[in-house]
Order: sequence, then structure tokens, then C-alpha cells
Amino acid sequence: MSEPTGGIRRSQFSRESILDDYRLGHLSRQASYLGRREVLTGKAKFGIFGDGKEVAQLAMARAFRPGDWRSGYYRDQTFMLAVGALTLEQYFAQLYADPDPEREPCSAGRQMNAHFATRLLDAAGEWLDLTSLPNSSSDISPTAAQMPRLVGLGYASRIFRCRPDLAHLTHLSRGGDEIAFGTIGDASCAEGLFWEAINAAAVVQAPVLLSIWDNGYGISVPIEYQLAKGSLTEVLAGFQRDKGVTNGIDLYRARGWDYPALCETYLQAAEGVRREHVPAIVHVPELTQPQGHSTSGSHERYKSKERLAWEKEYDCLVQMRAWLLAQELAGDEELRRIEEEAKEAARAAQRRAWEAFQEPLREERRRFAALARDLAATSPARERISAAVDVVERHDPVQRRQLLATAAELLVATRGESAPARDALAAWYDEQAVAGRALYSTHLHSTSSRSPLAVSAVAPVYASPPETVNGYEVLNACFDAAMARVPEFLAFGEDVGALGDVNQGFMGLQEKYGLCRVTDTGIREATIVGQAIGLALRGLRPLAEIQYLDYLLYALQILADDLATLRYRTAGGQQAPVIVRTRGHRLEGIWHSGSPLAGILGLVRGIWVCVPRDMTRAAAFYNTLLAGDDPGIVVEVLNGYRLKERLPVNIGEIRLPLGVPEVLRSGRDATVVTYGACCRIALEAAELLAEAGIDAEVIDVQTLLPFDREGVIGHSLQKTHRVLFLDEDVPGGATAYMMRQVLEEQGAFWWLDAPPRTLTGAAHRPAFGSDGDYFSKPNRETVYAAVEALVRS
Ligand SMILES: Cc1ncc(C[n+]2csc(CCOP(=O)(O)OP(=O)(O)O)c2C)c(N)n1
Repeated sequence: MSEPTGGIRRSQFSRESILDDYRLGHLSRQASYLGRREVLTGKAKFGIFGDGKEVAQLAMARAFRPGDWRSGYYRDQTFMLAVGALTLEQYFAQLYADPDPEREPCSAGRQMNAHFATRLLDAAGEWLDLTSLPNSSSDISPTAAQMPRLVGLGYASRIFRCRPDLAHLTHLSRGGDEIAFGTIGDASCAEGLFWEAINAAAVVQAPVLLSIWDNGYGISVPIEYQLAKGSLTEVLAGFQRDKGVTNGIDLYRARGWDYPALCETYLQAAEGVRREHVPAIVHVPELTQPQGHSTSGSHERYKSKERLAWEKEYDCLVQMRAWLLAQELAGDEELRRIEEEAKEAARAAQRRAWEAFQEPLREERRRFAALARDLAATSPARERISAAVDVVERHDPVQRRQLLATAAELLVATRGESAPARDALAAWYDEQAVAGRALYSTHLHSTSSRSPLAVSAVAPVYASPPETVNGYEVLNACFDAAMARVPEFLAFGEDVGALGDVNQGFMGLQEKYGLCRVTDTGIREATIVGQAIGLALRGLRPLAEIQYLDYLLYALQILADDLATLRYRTAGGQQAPVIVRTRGHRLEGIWHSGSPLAGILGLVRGIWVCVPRDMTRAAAFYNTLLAGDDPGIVVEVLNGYRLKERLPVNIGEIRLPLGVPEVLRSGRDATVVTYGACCRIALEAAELLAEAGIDAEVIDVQTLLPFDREGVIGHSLQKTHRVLFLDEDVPGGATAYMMRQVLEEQGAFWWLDAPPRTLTGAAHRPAFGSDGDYFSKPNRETVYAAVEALVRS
């Protein structure tokens, strides 16, 4: 691990720029102090700040260039300010949860403070010129969860560099020269995601520069409880790259209060990362946390007196000041003036942010108060109304929820009164409820012209006679056509490269399109998805393969916390249209035949979930998702790869709309609603039922998210009046989800003549072997029995 001993050369930076750093360091520190005060005085709910990390981040910012990327966490305010990715007003606007995206561009009030992001898209969902901007992917709270996407943000530069055919995408990359800066706290390095990600970055040699802000604690827990040997330096040592011999990582170390060493380290490290496209880690020990972890506790409770005294002495700004004086770069008076100016500027920014946040709310309060007073003028409840308005008018700060709650109380108190003033207040209430939903419940999915919901069907066309092939060959043709059609499209995963995936969907495509487009990865599901998120954030179109649906669980946290929330948590400022390909349902044994869809459905709102029954439909969904700008998961049917299908001559064009079920068999007596591998079983059961004189309708929902946007199932129930929801998930799993959709959302309850039923897999995981499968999953006979009982009931 290299630790520079010399200082920055005096000629390297001008005196002015060094003093600018000092000024910004103080500005940021003051912002932390003010931020805490705002929380403690009730103007903000919670605060977490970057005090104590200023100097290291100023040094890191010196190595950052427009077009570079950040994937970090809540301590990075100084860096964000220094690279021009955030203003102080925006910083405070987020603290206040200001929902205006202009004033709070990181998340429009949706994320807690210090969860940074820059806007990558314009209001129409088009990419901004990312190469000219400081780019930050959107932070999330789970510790180390910024790491998987960091791999992809760096890896994208590698892709751009090895793909001259993408050179025309000048708004996305300058030939892969951009590097990805990561940040993480020392304690978060105990997370599995950290190790998986740095190993992946080392293996793929992603140009990533990761800083570890090491203050020796994770909240109250000291480093000895977090890491072997209590030392990051020691445990990271094995990753050290041996230049020209091994891949690995370049490791650096610079103490958090040592401004010249930090500057030199960052310049050197970033230069290497950029030039050689290798990952580097800068371990920054001896950092402090002057205000403790966050506003929810005090560090005096768990830090010793000695440690607290050391933190005062080695505060990075104190040490930088001493260095400035020792170097005679400034005198005491000049520094004092800078500190005072920074204090004033921070206070002024805070006040401006507060006023900008509150003024529209005050205006809303004036409207509410005027309407309520109008009502008081004629209502017998005038005293209660006046008292309630007085309370609202005295309340500081103004909150929408208080206005709405009070209005609701007044409408209840005046129920039965018919006065125009009451109607006006009721109308205002409705209008505000709608406005609130627009502020807080939009942007879960794309609303751009490229939303996959806007993609319409393109039917398959067959030769005459049609060519009949194995299911996997349909997919192979689809992916081949997609590679040829969409230059940004690339695919990777375990066994996807040389082998062409375990079921040959990508067979021959690495040879045809090269290593940069069809690539093997290690066994690391969370960072396979993270890699895809980073690539998609940078404008590429990744297909990330998770070998089996059962192993999606390894990636489910990143899918749920990062990918699914991305568009929502940035209020449409960022997107990552990742396609996750996986295969599941029937095969053999506990971990190769799972269908845990309810778990997935519950966690990935924000991602579309396609469950095609065959490979032609899977191909059509891949084409649909590739034409759109939202992420999606496609679950192929594991035992369908060798079933024969007709190969469409227009395989590259076929598309299936999302959320449109298909009626596979028309019937009068009962409707069986299912998907995936169960479609075949339902159809076989329908044949048996027909023998017994029961005419079953079978519907394939095709996608679970979105679900039956056209009410096809409800329409069927108007005819059959009986319904069975069928799948391989556990009881109360995805069948319960489907039942709610149909009965509650579509209001189909009213059409039923018999209680709705579900038929599912057993509550346990499916047993191995054909008999294990038979008794663990629905089969033709159990479907027959369930429908017969339904019809006879
Ligand atoms: C997965 C997860 N577990 C627990 C937490 C609660 N938590 C928030 S910050 C934190 C400590 C992180 O310490 P460190 O990584 O050293 O960063 P620091 O805050 O010291 O900069 C913990 C435990 C969380 N956010 N995510």
C-alpha cells in the first residue's frame, strides 16, 4: 500500500485554489453544524452529515473531471459541493424534504438528507450531455449497497473503450476516459457486498477509484468488531495489483487530516485508474466525526475522553489550517476572515433554502385558512373551525399533512351542512390530495415516449411450412438479432460467454460479437445486477443473467433497494433499464425448481416482471423491454428449452405488450388463471375436464407486473363466474396477489357464483425427482380436481 510522504509540490496548485479548498471545507462544515441545528429545532426530521471528512473530499474532488461518476454514501457533501454537483441551497432543500425537483434535484424530497444524486435525464426522459457533467448515481441507505453499481459504472468505461462502434454516443462517453469514484465507510466494509464488489472490480479491471472513509467506528461499534485484524490495510493487502503480473487493485493510504498527502495520493491514484483502466482503493484512516454519527445519538456515549480529545486535535480543518500557516500560504487573520465568510455564506444559503421551501406552503395555508374562515362564517361549528385555523396558522413549519388533516376534521365536523363554502373546502381537499400524490407517488415507472407500456404487439410471422426448432434456438435467434439491431445491447452472467449460457441461448454469440458484448462473469449475483445497473445508468443496454430463479435471492436486495427504487427515488432524474434474464419453475430439487414469485413481486415494484410460458413469448418480451426504458425481469420456463417451437421469421421484431393476458383456451364453466410452466398443466387438465363435461377457460397472464391492464380476466369471469388461480409458488403467494388484482382492482367479485380458489405448490420447497415434483407442485390431476370441485360447488 503506497503512502506518499512528500507534500504536494507548491507549484502544482495555486495559493488561491488551496485557499478555495479551505473556504469550501469551512462552508461544508458550517452546513453540517447548521443542519444539525435545523433538526434539533424541529425544522427537519433527521440529519446525517459529512463533518470531519472535508479535507479528504476536497482532495478527491481535485482528481474528478466532468463526465466522471460517483457512487457513494451520506458523508460526501463536501465532494458534491466541490465538483459542482450540488449547491448549498440544494443541500438544505433535501434536509427539509423540499419536494420541488428544481430546488431539490437529488430526490425531490423523497430521500433523507445527504442521499446525493445528479440528474441524468431531462424532463422528457432524454439523456443529458453526461460527458460534460459531474455525475452521481443516487445514494441509498443500506450500507455497502452503493458498491455493486460502482462496478458497473466503472465497467461501462471499459466497454466504451473496447467498442469503437459506440464512439458516436458522445453524450455518454469520451471513449471510456471517465472513471467511477466510490466512497464507503470503514465499518460498511464488513458487508459481503463490499468484498464481492471489490473482487469483481479487480477481476473485470473496472476503472474505479474507491475511497474508504475510516473513522474507526460503525455508529458505536469499533473497527475491531468489524474487520479481521481490526485493520483494513491488512485485510486488503492481498488485493494489491502486481503490475503486469496480476490483475488486482492498486492500494493507497493517506491520513484524513493530511491535506498535501491526500492531494498527491488522489492525483496519482486517479491518473493510474484513468490511464491504465485499473481499480484503485484509497484508504483514508484517522478521520473524525465532530458531531457524531447522526442526529439520533451522541458519540460522547461510546467514545473515550482520549478519543474525543484526539478528534479535536486531528480535526482535518484544524490540521489544514496549521499546514497553511506553516507553509505561509496565509496568515491567521486571512484564515479567520475566510472562516467567518464561510459561516455567513452557509447561513445565508440555509435561510434561502428554508424560505424557498416554506413560501409555497405558506401560500397553501393562506388558501386553506381563507376557505375555512368562509365556512366558519355560515357554519354552526364556527368556533371549532376558528380554533382549528388558529392552531394551523400558529404552527411552524407549515406542513401539507397538517393542512389536509385539519381540513378533513372540519369536513367531518360540518357534515350534513350544505354550504358553498363547505363545497369549496372539500374541493380544495380533493385537489390537495391529488397534488400530494403527484409529489410523492409518481415516477415509479417511465412516463416517457419510450415507456415499455407504450410498446405495442408485433405478431410472429412464420415461413410456410414453419421452421420448427428447440426453444433455446428461438432465444438464440432473438439475442442474435438484438445484438445486430441495438449496438448498446450487451449480455453477461455465469456461463453466458464462452458456453453461451447453460441452456445455449447465447451460443455462438460471443464468437460473433466479441468478448465485450457477450461475457462470462464470476458467481456473484448481487454484483451481476449491480454491474448492469451501472452500465444502464451510463446509457448502455445490459442483459444480466441470473442462472436460476432460485439464485435471484442473492441479488434481490440490490434489485429491490437499488434498481426498483431508482426512478422513484430520483423523481425521474435517473433510469437504469436493466433486463434481468433468469429461468425457473419446474425442474429438479429444492434449488432448481423454485418459483418464489410473491417474494419477488412484493419487493421489486418499479421493475416489470414477465413470466412467459415459452421461448417465443420470452423473445417477444426481450424485444419489448429493449424498445423501452424501464427495467424488467424475464423468467423463462426451465424445462422449455428443448421443447419444439416454431421459429418466427421476424424474430427480431416480435413484441408482446406488457400486462395483456392471453386466453389459451376458451370455456364456459370456470376460468383458470395462471402463467409460465403451469399453462401447459392447465391445458392438459382442461382436456381431462372436457372428458368429464367441464369446459374450462385457461388464461395466461403473461406478465405479473403489470397485471392484466385490459381486464381480460374480469371479462372472462363475466362468462364463467368461477375462478381458480394456479401457480407453483407457496400458498398465499403469487396466487393471492393475482386474486387481489382480479377481485379488488377489477371488481370481479361481483361476477362470482362460487368462492374464488387458489391451487399452488406445497408450503415447503419442492422435493427432488419426478415423484417429489409431482407431490410438491400442482399437476394435471390436482388442477382437474380443483376445477371440478369449483364447478360442482
Ligand atoms: C444494511 C444496513 N445495516 C445497518 C444500517 C444502519 N447504519 C447506518 S450507518 C451505519 C454505520 C456505518 O458505518 P461506516 O460504514 O463506518 O460509515 P460512517 O457512518 O462511520 O461514515 C449503520 C450500522 C444500514 N443503513 N444498513
